[in-house]
Amino acid sequence: MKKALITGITWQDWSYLAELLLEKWYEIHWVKRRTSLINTDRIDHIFQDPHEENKKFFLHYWDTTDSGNMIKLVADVKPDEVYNLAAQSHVHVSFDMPEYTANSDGIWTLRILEAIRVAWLEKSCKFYQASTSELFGWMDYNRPEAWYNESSPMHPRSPYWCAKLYAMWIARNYKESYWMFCSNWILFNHESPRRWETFVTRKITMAVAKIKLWLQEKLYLWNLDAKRDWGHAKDYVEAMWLMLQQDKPDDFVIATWVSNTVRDFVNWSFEEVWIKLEWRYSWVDEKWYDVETWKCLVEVDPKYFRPAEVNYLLWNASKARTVLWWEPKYTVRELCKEMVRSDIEKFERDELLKSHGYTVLNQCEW
Ligand code: NAP
Ligand code: F7E
Repeated sequence: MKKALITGITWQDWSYLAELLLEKWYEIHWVKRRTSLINTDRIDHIFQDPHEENKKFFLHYWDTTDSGNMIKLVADVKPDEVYNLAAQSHVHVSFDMPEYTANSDGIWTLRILEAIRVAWLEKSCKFYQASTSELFGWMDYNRPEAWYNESSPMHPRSPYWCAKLYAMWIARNYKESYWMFCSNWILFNHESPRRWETFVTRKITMAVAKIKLWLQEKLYLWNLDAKRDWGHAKDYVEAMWLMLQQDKPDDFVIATWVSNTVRDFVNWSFEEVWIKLEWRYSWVDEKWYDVETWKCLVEVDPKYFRPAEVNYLLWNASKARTVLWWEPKYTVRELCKEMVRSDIEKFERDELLKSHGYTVLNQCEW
């Protein structure tokens, strides 16, 4: 049985990766930072196995800023595969907390690579680094045919991407210096009903569900013309696992190869609940109205402005298709439908609980 060590377990990617590795009979060591509130709701279903003898999960407490703890953990567990998913992954937040982001996302990767090396596992342990599409940041609008690939020049546009650029290069450096198996997964935006609530797709689908159920008046957004390539996290974790099953380490762009605007995603989400919108005015004054009631449902709020933005992302993912034989199964419309439906179910359930006197915690905004 292979042993996998996974960092960043409470949120979206880990929960799908754990489901996949469980099917493949891995022993999983999951590491989680200590929080004052329990935030394991995305993964609770995985741990509710009544048969203790089937237990293949082991929890360890740790934080990306703590190297001593990781050195001990890697030496004790001796993993075959390490999936490094933990990160402060919110771009807007990284402008507010640049130093923390650099430490937690950049230097952290060095800490874990060193932990593998000092435990003498550099020849046996495969390391996976979750890198990001936005490393390439600045794209030339006038040359859409110049779709970026693994070797395109990089131009990160936020403290988060700068930290991730360091992380990617230190992993490449350990591969070249110590012959370690280090692969970078250069990911485009991937979403799901388990996406954190403050990324734009989930923010939209939650708002649409709440508006439909009369729990929210309006949705506030910023750059509606930003274009993203949105895939389903379930598809992307499959590529993650495939990368570590290769004979040689390599870097791969993982994307669906279709780019849409935030505006498109808003429209599709409202279509799922049979609300048709029409927009008036433009830029910061843009407002969207329900064509039946003429109630304003979407507005622009400069609060979400980013000091530097990536407006357009589209990459060439053909290497993953030819080498890994990886293809996304979900289209962005299917993804959007799944997210809206899941949020409607969630809020209906929450309302039911509230009507029976239970408290449902609200998430913060961004
Ligand atoms: P996510 O939802 O933001 O989850 C990040 C995880 O990291 C959470 O479990 C979080 O734990 C943990 N974490 C953050 N800071 C930590 C710290 N100081 N110590 C310990 N744990 C810490 O991210 P995701 O969407 O699943 O993405 C997984 C990885 O892929 C990340 O590295 C992200 O940067 C990268 N990525 C994601 C996308 C995407 O579109 N989803 C695209 C490109 C790259 P808490 O629950 O305690 O906060
Ligand atoms: O923004 C615009 C925003 O925060 C997408 C992370 O997983 O993917 C993610 O980063 C776009 C941006 O994702 C709001 O300005 C408009 O142009 O969902 P997002 P992101 O910044 O692309 C990459 C690949 C990662 O690596 C990251 O970890 O939507 N936008 N209005 C908004 N975005 C947010 N969050 N909130 C708004 O109200």
